[in-house]
This record gives sequence, structure tokens and C-alpha cells, in this order.
Amino acid sequence: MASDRQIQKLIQEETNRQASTLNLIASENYVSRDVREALGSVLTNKYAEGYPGARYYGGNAVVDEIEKLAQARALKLFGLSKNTWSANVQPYSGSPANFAIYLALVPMGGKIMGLELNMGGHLTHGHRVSATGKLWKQVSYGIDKDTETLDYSQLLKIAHREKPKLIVAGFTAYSRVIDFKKFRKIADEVGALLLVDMSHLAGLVAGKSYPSPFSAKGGQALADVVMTTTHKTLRGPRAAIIFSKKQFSEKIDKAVFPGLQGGPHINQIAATAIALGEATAPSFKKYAKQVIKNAKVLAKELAYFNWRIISGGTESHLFLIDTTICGISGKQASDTLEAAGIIVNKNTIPYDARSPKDPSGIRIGAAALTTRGMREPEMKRIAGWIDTTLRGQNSKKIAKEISIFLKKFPLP
Ligand code: DSN
Repeated sequence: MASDRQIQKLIQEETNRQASTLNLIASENYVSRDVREALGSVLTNKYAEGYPGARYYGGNAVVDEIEKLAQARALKLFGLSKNTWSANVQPYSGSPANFAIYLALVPMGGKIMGLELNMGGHLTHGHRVSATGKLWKQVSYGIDKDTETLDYSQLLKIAHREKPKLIVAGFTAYSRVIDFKKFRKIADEVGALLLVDMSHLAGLVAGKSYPSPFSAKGGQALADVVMTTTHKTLRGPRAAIIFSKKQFSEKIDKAVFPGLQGGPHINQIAATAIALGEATAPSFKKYAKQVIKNAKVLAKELAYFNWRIISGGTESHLFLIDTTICGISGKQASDTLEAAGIIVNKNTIPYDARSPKDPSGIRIGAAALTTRGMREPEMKRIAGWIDTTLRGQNSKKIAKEISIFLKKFPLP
């Protein structure tokens, strides 16, 4: 690559950008050097359509070992027995993984019940602009207007009325603990399958800082299928894993390949295996705990500066701020912060009167900065920078302060 100066220069520029700005994007993180090296390894050269022991190309003996290791580590990390659960590590990312799950388990045109996109759901939970909403029918549920949290009795009513084939729990912009037991009960009452999309939460679940969607404390079984991307709080490469109870695994495997995908990206699978190994280390437990502590401090400090935090706080790695109460839209807030070296994303808030292109809020997450070693004192400082930037202080001056501050927190 050194010979492609143009790309080399751009990668260097992106490295500098990542190093010198505060990353508060809730779905991003910084992978280890080992994960990056696996992604850039010779494994990218190999075709391996099929599954371990049953490939369509020769030369896959080594690759089989890599994929089997990734599967075994995935089960181990979440305490799952290989007799009752399977892990498919081939999905290229979260969207195809969700698509493959519906392909396997919901007849075409069948109903998928998911949280509305503008309340914190995901496009692939059946939104009409996504193929998942064109090939299947979304029955949506919302967030309670007063508490800005899930209203499970409302969910039950919708489920009884609509009789979905599958219910999706797990969101992109919901800061509170999800009651998976209540979701299980609702699914059982209406005879639906329960899919938990724990993409945002996987690292917190792995680190034992968030309830498991697989089973409750007393051992009660919860989700039938759990999907996760691997690059958010789990801190792996961009990819996804589908965990399914044994009775669904064959259908899921067929839906991933040959149903939807072709050759798996073995470099990605090796990098996933490394990240799964890293997440079993005791230090990862500390990391997950610190992520939530950091998010809580950040939310509390911003509330102290009179910013309105949706639902009043957070119990996870992220939260939403309603910026309109201080007279600015989410887009203005995000653009202003970026000029000061603070990177967030604009986000709709529940019952948003504005459009997703220029919504009423921003989403903030603590996973990436916690990876860089930041703790509560740094979060307080960052809250101050966010507040003063949004209230119109000189963004260039703040950007300079931030880049100096970040020299103490190098990228992995
Ligand atoms: N784009 C992801 C997020 O930011 O939450 C979800 O796919």
C-alpha cells in the first residue's frame, strides 16, 4: 500500500482525525492492533463458501479451524452450551444478519413487530424503506410519551391485536435496561418468536454489566435468536454473529449461506475470534462497567448544564439529548460540535416533530472514549466542552484544547 500514495495519505489523515477528536458515536469503538492485523491478513485471499467441513472450494483446512474457533469462542463468551445453541459467525454485518433471520423464520409477508425507527429502532426491524419492511410487514411499537421508556402493557396489546410471527427487542437509541423477561412473556402469550438484536449491548452483556438476553438469572430461557454486530461495545471488526437455539440453527445457516450471502469473509471471522477472546479477559469486565459509569456521569453533568436527557438518564453506554430546548436542532448541534472536534450523530428523539435529516436531538455514547482509558474526571471535562461549544464558544479554541488533551489517550 505504501506505493498507493493517495490512499496511504488519506488513511493517515483519518488516523490523525481519529486521534485528535473525541468520538462519542454510540455505535463506534477502537479495535485492538491484533484485530486490525487479522483484517489485513492473507485470509482476505481465501474463498470458503459453505461451513467448516463442508466447503465448495479446496484449501480450507486452516480456514475451518478459524471459523470453528470463532463459533466456540462466541458460545463461550455468553455462557452458552453447544448442545442447545449455535453461533453463525458468517454474516457480513448486522443488516444482512437480521435479513437472514427473517428469511429463515418468517414466511414472506409475515409480521415482524419492532420498535419504530424514529423512536430508537433500526431500519432492519421492518421499517418500510428497508427490504425487511417490503418483504415482511412491520407492526411497530413505540415508547411511552411521558416516561420515554418502553411501555410493556402497550406492547402486549399490540402483540395480541397483530399476532406477529416474530418480535424484535434491542435498539439503537434506547438508554434503559430492556426487560427481556417481559418480552419473552409477551412473545409466549401470542405464540411469537423472540429475536433480541443486542448489537449495541453485546460488550456490556459479555462484561456482565447488562442483563443477558439468553437466559434470566434463575435459568429461564429468554430469546430464541440473538443477533449482534461485533464492532460496537464488543470492540471487534465490522461483522455480525447470529446465535440461535438448536431447533432454528439449520434454517438460519441455510438462510445466511446460500440464502443470502456468498463466500464468508474469513479475515473478518478471524478478527471476530480475536475480539471474542479479548472480551473474555477480566479487563473487559472492568471496561464494560466503566463504559456505563462514564455514560452516566456524562449524562448527569449535561443535565446539570440544563440539557434535557431523554428518559432522564441512562443505564447503558448511550443516551439522547433533546437539543431543541436550547434553541438548536440536532443537525446544528452535531455540526457545531464537529467544528470543535467532538463527534456525535444527530438523532430523532421519541415523538420528534422534526425530520430525521434534521431531528431534535443528538446521540452520545461512551464506549469508544472508555477504550482510550477515560474515566469519570474526563467525562466531566467533556460535558463542559459540549456545553460551552453548544452555547456558542469559540470552536477552534476548543478543538485545539481537545487535541492537546487527547495526546494523553492514544489510540490502541
Ligand atoms: N448504524 C448503527 C448505529 O449507529 O446504531 C446501527 O446499525
